[in-house]
Amino acid sequence: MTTTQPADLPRLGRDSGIDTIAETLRDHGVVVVEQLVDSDLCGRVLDEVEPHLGRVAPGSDEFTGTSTRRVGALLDRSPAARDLVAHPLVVGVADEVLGAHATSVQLHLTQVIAVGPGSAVQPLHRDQWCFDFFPFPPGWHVEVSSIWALTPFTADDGATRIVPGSHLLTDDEARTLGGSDAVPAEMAVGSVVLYLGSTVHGAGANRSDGTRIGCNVDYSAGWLRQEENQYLSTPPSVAADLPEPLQRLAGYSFGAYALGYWGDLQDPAEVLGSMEPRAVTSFDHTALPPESLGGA
Ligand SMILES: O=C(O)CCC(=O)C(=O)O
Ligand SMILES: [Fe+2]
Repeated sequence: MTTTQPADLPRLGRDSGIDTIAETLRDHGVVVVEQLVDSDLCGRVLDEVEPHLGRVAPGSDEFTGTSTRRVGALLDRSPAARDLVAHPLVVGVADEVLGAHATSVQLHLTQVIAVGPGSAVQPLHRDQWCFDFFPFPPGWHVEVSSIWALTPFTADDGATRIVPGSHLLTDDEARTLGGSDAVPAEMAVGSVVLYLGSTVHGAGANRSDGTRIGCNVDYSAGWLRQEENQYLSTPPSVAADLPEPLQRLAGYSFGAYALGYWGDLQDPAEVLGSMEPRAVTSFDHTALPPESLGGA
């Protein structure tokens, strides 16, 4: 734990280019992009997710939060959330940062996180510890996380707490960080905080009367396993309705030269393209060119 005040989080306007945002993210491990989408879009995501939030139980431990509710499978459940998942600026930043060590970038998870009143602080962590704690060398970026503010994020209502610069630490050093090292990512509705898989963070405690709701969308190097199983969350019958770039982002694509091929070495996006939207029970894979391997 440090004794000095942690640095404020870097903040950029929505007109900042991909290069500037990516550079800030690589330098500080975190960046807030102010009011990147309008509040109408956030409201539509909230409306679409609300029935699911109403039926899920809170988390079962201090990590998932015993007053926190989580709803995933957003590409299927919330058409509006597709505009967040596929936001060109965020996807562009993820491509630029992760592209150094990956030929493709994929969707890692989608999750609305509703931190209810009385929620305790979430333990600080690195999202990339999900990869069985593999010790990626500092600077080897494999995950870019984002949390969109669907409701205002304040220090009192559970805004995500982030340790700027913590992406440069080893895992052992990262484990020594404490609450006083972390800065709340206070945000207006429609703002988004981006941070690296190596950046130490956690949801704040909610000492307010309201529920803090964020939309967490993470991206990872195409050669890693996705945290949220996208082939169940966005099965072919649903994915067939999506624009091809979003299908590919969801995981219906090569993760590298041959990772993720289907059948006789076909490109999964071409397989999906041969399906009838929403009516898919079977498809004619013989129509696909066998030489489609290599489209990564
Ligand atoms: O909801 C938040 O603010 C952060 C959640 C988080 O970091 C996680 O669940 O991995
Ligand atoms: Fe996290």
